[in-house]
Amino acid sequence: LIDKPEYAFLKDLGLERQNKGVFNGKSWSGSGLVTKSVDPGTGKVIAEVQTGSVDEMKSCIAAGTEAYKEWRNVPAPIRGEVVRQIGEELRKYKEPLGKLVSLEVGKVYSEGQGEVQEFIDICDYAVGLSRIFAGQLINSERAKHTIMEAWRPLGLVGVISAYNFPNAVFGWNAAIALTTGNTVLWKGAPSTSLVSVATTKIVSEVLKRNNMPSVITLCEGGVDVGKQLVGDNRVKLVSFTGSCEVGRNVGVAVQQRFGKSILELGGNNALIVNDDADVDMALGAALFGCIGTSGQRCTTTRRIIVHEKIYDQFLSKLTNAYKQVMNKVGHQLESNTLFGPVHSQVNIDNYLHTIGEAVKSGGKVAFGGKQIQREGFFVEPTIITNLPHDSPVVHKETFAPIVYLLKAKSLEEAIEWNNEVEQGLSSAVFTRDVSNAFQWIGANGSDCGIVNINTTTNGAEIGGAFGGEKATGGGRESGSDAWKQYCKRATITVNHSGELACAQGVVFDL
Ligand code: UN1
Repeated sequence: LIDKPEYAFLKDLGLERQNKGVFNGKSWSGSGLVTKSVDPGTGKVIAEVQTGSVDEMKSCIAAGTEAYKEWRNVPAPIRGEVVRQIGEELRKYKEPLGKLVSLEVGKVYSEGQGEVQEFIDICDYAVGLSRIFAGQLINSERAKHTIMEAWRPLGLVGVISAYNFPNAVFGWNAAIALTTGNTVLWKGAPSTSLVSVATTKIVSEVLKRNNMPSVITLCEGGVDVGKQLVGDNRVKLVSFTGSCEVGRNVGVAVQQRFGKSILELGGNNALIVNDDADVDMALGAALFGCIGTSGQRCTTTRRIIVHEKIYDQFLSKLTNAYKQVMNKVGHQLESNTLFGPVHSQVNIDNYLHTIGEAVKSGGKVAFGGKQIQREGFFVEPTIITNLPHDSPVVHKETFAPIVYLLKAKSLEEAIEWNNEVEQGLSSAVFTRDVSNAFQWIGANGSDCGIVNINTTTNGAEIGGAFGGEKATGGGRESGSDAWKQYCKRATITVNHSGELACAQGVVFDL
């Protein structure tokens, strides 16, 4: 496709028909497997990327480790200035880069643009932080002693990102890791390698202009290449986004060598519609939550728990809305499209398999349930009713636009169901009652990392910490004090008394 005039923007991003997928901070190479980048809206190949070998991964690790020795000595606000320029460069390329995200992932135009915006936003946030990264002063029990706490960089940070957010997830990690003084080695998902290459080109131009060492490296590749990153002692922190299954292995492998990890794994996010909810607003939230990004966000609404008093009304409104969505199915880059393709044939297979499983378990397909017969990877947005809240298929995360509608007797029951799944990423309640709202955010409320009121489960802003509990992995990225995960904490006791004194009143004199 790259040679067609309507895809000229890909050449503006520095992409070719065949691209190298390894950047060691100075030059591009690639001697591993060739991956084909596919447009999920047509099923056709866009271009190819030659990914890296294990040896190339090793040289990226060496380059990033070496660069760290220089980078950690660059004052934090100067590091922030480099990240500010990265944000500026992304603003220049937002249109074509966002379009590429849409093209390669399958998400609609505005969501592709929104993803690059998320990277820009986190750059702005990191620039401000670079002036602070504040530690604290702590009172000492000893006279003329002061205890201080300071945050220091870790070294080389490895980022493994998923196909559904191929740009923003790298951005959250890279912007914060860089300003805190770390260097970054990225392995993107093989099926979104073009986004990885284009993003790295944009970022590396800024680094080159500033004469910076190899603080960003990229090594695309398969499982063996990923394993090298995860197992290598020189990679001090591994930030992994992906399935619970793979995340568990990554977490164990990194822990085995006493490295640090940030795990952003699966979600099984519920939206509760209580009987005192603004139903139309809840409907809008359900729509974006369930079928935005064709159900392939880790924050996608997978369960809607509706109070029995309004269940029938809500189901009929939701089904109606889905009917209207069917008029807006199309290629992800067409301007009228609201609901684009899923990412690949694998997603279709998983979708069909899960629907079969749901029906076998007694579920009723209230809307959708089939593949859409047209070119590309399209399935119908799907609503399933009649399943028990604890049916195994309801407790499983399927990365597809399938939602289970559950009928609850009370808010207490709904909260119990919200919390009974393995995952703990995102959750939302719709209520107009302030005591219900505070119950939801309190100790007896949602057990997730993201606990929303009267808004969607998905589409979190960068200012808050992003991540979840339980099988979601416990990691936090992005805003708030998530930057501390990219640092080691130094507790510093300074004796300015001129005499040695032990704590706890211990006397140890000769
Ligand atoms: C993901 O799906 O991996 O909250 C990330 C959201 C986005 C990020 C999703 N800001 O939906």
